[in-house]
Amino acid sequence: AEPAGASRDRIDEVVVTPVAFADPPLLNAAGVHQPYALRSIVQVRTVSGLTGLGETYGDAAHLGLLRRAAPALRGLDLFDTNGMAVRLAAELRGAEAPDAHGLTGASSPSKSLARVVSPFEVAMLDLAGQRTDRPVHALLGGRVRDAIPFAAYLFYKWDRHPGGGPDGWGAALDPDGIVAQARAMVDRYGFRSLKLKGGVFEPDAEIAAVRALRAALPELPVRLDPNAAWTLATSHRVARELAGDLQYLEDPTPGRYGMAAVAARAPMPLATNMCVVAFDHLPEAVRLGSAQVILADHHYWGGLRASIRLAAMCDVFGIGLSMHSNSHLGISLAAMVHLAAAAPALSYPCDTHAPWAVDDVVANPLPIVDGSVAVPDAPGLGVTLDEAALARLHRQYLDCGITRRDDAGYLRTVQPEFRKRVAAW
Ligand code: GKR
Ligand code: MG
Repeated sequence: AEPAGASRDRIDEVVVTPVAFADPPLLNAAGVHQPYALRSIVQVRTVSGLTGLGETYGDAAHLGLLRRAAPALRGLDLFDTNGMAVRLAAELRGAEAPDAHGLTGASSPSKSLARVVSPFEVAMLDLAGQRTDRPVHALLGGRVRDAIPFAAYLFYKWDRHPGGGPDGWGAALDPDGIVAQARAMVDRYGFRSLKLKGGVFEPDAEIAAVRALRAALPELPVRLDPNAAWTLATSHRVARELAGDLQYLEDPTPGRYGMAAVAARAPMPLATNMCVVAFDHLPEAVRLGSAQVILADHHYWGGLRASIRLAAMCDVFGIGLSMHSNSHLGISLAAMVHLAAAAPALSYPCDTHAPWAVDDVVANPLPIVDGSVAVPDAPGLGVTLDEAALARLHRQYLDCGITRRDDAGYLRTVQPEFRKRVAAW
């Protein structure tokens, strides 16, 4: 029998809107960020007129799956996130949406399904929170912390896109540039820890950048993430040389076996968002000791509740938990904050690309103050859609001509010989 009042809780309409927002030329092992980053904004509406929000990747293949999945939610009770996952599994059976940037490992149907489920789950939890007058973190078991610390996410970068104007951050192509960027981020946002995206220059240059950060801002812990650009021998050497200077070393080399070999001798913990990105990777990673820190990311772990399950498993196996980020807007930031608020063991400040995005689709983005975001207690996610901004960024998506993230292809427009750096040094 249907619970009393359930009909007004029925999902009536689901809208998926791709958007593009300006993104600086941030360099990584896969290439360089294109002038616009893509996201998909999900709106789930109920019969009674509530709207829940979700945000996820905007690449064409993923967008195609979201659009295919959306009608399957119609008629579902807004609280029934399990029912949603079952419906989407049936709808998308065997479908796969590989990404072109190659920073998150090989694709598979189950990974693709987890990525599609996630924004709909977030939107349904936003609805459930509005409906019950509770913040999303309360629906995840309640907040265990009041503020979520984030790290300043530093990137080597050009001062402008080819043919474009300066973006205001300046170039960062050597240790001095990275230190200047760190100081600017710390001044603006009060961050108390630093993450450097590596895999761009040969390892000694990146070791020098880490040392320069340590010398300039000695009270701030630093982590380094070359996205698997190094061989085993290079990873061993860098880990040895940076003993005492890194809070953790993220994905020095590809694969769970390679990471385990590095971990066996590294003086610092290894973290990953590349070799453990799905639940079925965990048994082998635990057996081998591939990573001492796993980066949660609700966008690909299958949503907020799945990420809480991940946190529990990390806790069982004595693995630390941090949080991964891609270029994102304010709906994702809010979801990350609610997750971090309710994840009992969160061992490190989270990553966020928020400072790199000048635009947003929410009217009231959660601010980063003193390096942290205060956990909101408003119903649902606590952010509201700015309809005009959504329309503008959707128009930008249609006009910019970019339909998938392709960092390598974009770098090749200026360096035709460029190849993604996988175990390249
Ligand atoms: O934005 O270029 C970038 C980053 O590399 C981003 O893709 C992630 O943060 O996957 C990256 C990571 O390894 O942390
Ligand atoms: Mg990483």
